[in-house]
Amino acid sequence: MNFKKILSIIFGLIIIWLLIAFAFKYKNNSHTSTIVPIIKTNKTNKKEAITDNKSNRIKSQLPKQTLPLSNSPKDVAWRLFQKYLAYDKIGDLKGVKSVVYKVASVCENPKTAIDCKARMNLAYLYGSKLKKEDFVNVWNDKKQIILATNFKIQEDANVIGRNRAIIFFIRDKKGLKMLSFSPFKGAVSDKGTASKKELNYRIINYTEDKDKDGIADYKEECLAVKTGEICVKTNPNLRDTNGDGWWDGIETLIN
Ligand SMILES: [Ca+2]
Ligand SMILES: [Ca+2]
Ligand SMILES: [Ca+2]
Repeated sequence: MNFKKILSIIFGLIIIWLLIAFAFKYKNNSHTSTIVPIIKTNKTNKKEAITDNKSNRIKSQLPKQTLPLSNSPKDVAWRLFQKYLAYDKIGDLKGVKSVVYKVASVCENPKTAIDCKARMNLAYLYGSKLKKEDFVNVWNDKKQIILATNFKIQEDANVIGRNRAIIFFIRDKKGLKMLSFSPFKGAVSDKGTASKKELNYRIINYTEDKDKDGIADYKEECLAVKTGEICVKTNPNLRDTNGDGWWDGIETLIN
């Protein structure tokens, strides 16, 4: 074998090696070109995920959309009553004072704080059992709102009663305030020997409130006065007897 032959073999081998190297590189390049879009896609997904997380975080920080609060007198009054009960529940006298026209006398004196607390507990106990939908009577004007359920008759072997739940509110300079609430406002009568008809007549007469001013007509006419009690008669057919804007039943609670 001469030198020229050896050179041509070496040269041939180099050419083959270069072709193999080129082919190998091309193969790798073609893989890379496939991987790149995958990586890009992954990056895009990640970016989208980050954006989604961000927008979710922003969404969670925004106030939750709620339906606008109704301004109907019943809804406004009921919301205030619920606020009052919430304060009663936790024994927050300051809170109670912020929503009522005046507090009970036991809550004005720090010496009777225990009685005040018991009163708040009782108010919550009875108040929380009341249902908004039962307050089908809503009497309202610019100075006051009364929410009342229909009357219920309750009786046992000896007595018969007619009562309803009623909540009084007044509007003063600071807005609506709760004036008073009674879960069982009505009257009770001993059955004695009276007939059923007589008993019904009696309890209806004791409790009926024709002019819807929050006080029974019987009381307006001072027919329920006990000995030594002072009673100022009001008109059972007129809500505001003295014409000062406050209804007769509201006025007895304000003073
Ligand atoms: Ca009345
Ligand atoms: Ca009246
Ligand atoms: Ca009046």
